Amino acid sequence: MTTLFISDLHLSASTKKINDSFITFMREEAIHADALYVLGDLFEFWIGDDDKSDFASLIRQEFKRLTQSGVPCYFTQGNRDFLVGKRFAKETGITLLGDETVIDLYGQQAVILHGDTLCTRDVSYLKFREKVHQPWLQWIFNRIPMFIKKKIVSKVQSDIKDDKQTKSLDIMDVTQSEVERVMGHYNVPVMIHGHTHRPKVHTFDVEGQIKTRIVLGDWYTQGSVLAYDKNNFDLQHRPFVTK
Ligand code: LP5
Ligand code: MN
Repeated sequence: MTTLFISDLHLSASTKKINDSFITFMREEAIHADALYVLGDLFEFWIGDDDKSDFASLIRQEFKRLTQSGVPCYFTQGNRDFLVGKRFAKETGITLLGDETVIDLYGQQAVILHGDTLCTRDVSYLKFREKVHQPWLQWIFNRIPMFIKKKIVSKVQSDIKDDKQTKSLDIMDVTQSEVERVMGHYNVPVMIHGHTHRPKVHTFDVEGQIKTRIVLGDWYTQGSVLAYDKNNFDLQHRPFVTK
């Protein structure tokens, strides 16, 4: 049996091809898995659990279908869906995880996270993250009418849009010392994350111990899935479905 990991699908009402591919993945693959882990940025932006749009309902329904069929599903928030909350979890049957979680993968301990917090040289982003993660601010935002929330989000998005263009690719990648610090903190040989959209398996040596960092890919042009079983893991691609 296999445990599956995905991240960075960036789903929205206007990404039909990706949404269809995600639904096919849920119905034809995830349904047979031991568990599904979503490591953040499932959504292009999640405005709040009160989103009643057809798109939001469609995605909720897919998770509900999966969890009701008996497949446990775990969700770590990304930088674009940090407002996925308890109501979403209740309505879909998923389990919402914290920023960093240690899991047991068939006897192997792994720390899983979205990956944004590993990019410690992206200082402007981390300051921004700290602001939008303040519980009191989220409490207020979650109670504002949807049409006002939409205006706030598009204003913030357009205000910060140019900031990303000025950053080097290097700044937006993980800091190796932070990777080693987090893995050392939890004393695990494996780390799994997304966010950087640089799918790869990195192996390195820390004081004589071999460590593995698996980076999931985005779903911009194809699906990216990590399949982990008792004896092996495989970072795989999926061609998009055509409907
Ligand atoms: O996802 P990706 O790769 O495109 O970019 C991320 C970082 N960007 C983000 C921004 C989100 O995509 C959009 C968020 C909209 C938020 C609306 C908030 C509404 C209020 C909610 C209150 C509870 O995550 C990008 C990283 C990149 O990853 C690295 O790969 O670099 O970070 C940025 O570009 C952020 C800028 O650096 C921050 C600029 C500071 C602006 C300060 C504005 C303060 C606004 C306070 C809001 C209340
Ligand atoms: Mn991200």
